[in-house]
Amino acid sequence: MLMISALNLKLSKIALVIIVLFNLVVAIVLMEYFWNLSKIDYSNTTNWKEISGYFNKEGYKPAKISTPGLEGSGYVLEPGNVQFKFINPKAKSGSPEKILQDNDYVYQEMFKNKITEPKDMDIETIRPPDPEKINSYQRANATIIALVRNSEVSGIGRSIQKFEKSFNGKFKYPYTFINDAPFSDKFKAKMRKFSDAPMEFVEIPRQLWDKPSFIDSEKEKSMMLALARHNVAYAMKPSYHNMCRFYSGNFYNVPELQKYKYYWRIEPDVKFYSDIRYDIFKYLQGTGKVYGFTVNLYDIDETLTTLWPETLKYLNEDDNFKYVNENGAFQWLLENQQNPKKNANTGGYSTCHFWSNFEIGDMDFFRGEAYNKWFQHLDQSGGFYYERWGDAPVHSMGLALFADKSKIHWFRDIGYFHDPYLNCPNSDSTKNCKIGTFSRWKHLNDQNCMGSWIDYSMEGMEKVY
Ligand SMILES: Nc1nc2c(ncn2[C@@H]2O[C@H](COP(=O)(O)OP(=O)(O)OP(=O)(O)O)[C@@H](O)[C@H]2O)c(=O)[nH]1
Ligand SMILES: [Mg+2]
Repeated sequence: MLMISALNLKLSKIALVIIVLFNLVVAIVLMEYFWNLSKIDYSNTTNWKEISGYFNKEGYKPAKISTPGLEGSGYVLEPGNVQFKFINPKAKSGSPEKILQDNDYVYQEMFKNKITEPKDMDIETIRPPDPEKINSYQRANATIIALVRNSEVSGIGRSIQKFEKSFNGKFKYPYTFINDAPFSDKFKAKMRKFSDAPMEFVEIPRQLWDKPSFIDSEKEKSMMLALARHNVAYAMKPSYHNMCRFYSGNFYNVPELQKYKYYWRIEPDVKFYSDIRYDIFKYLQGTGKVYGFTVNLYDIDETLTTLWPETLKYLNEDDNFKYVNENGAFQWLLENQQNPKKNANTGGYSTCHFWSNFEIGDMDFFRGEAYNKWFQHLDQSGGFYYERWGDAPVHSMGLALFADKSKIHWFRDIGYFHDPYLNCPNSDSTKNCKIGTFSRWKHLNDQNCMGSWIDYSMEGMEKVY
């Protein structure tokens, strides 16, 4: 009897071990399966190219390298013959890993030197007014823009508290809150608690927000399914596409914004780390700059495989070549060394862009014929819905093509964070961030385009900082 129960015990122990081992094997197999599912093989873009081939059929012809002019300057601007080429102005060479190291070095070197305020304007003339005299302060023609939903009341509240402390408490520029639905009384009341600057609460006219009727819903659906299969965030979210299109082209046409020239865009849950002691808008005005940014990074190439081809097609139509600014930021736009896969998947665009959740700009640049006509062309192509073109790459491409690059300003002195990226200046007034950190996740450092911006677009920088 005793022997039988001992045998039973031994058998049940063996069974237990077998069950544990079996479960372990099943768990490993399942993990492997899901891991492989979540991995995207970006090197095999055949399917993707087939899908986006819709746009490519009649459009883009790759630049002919032998064309005179391309070798030296990297561009040809002639009617029907607009071409750009990356000419590698700093003769960088090596694997993408080596280029990343080099570019990161350029970035880190920049942060070693203490950043003061810009030198290309007499900053003493644009200091904050005496708080007693704030009501009679002559402001620039500018507003703070926040596109938000009622549900984001807490997030935008946190941003405004930091923004007021860093900048606007000293200047009291008016806020314009915009929404595709009416703002609730609760939202308005909460905002008024965070600042006593003037506030307007605006509902966006439907025609500036809604998806245009010419978009083919069936095609949109299949394209978005393909994007979702590539794990592209928000691909299946119609409102996100509306938002990207709105910020790309229509925000500056909102009736309540017509009275303003300059804007500063803010978003929910962003942080400002520095004490800004000069009037940023008057700085733009005084220097004639059209745009300012803090973070500059690569985009997800799958979201915009046809943006550059569509743009080249446009520039080669009629006399559209004339809009291109000869001192544009072309080399930054075309850089193909740090993340060559991006460039290969987009017909030549690096995907480098200014991160537009922070932007300070001159709306008259966007309202101007060069940008606006190009935007209308992009809009008609349907890419805001058949792909997921973001407002950041659209603004950036427009600026790189149609603005003089010296009029685009990196606000190196403004500490800023929108998860997961930041600009953390080496300045006395910056607190709560680590100088020179690009992302709170180290593995995202390869997404930084700033090395390329510094090398290719910041000529004469010593006059600015
Ligand atoms: N009113 C309104 N605002 C929106 C809508 N979608 C986005 N926004 C706002 O548009 C801005 C950009 O949207 P986000 O969702 O932050 O987009 P994102 O910055 O690309 O994505 P995250 O990395 O998740 O922040 C934010 O200020 C949002 O509050 C919408 O459908 N309606
Ligand atoms: Mg955001």
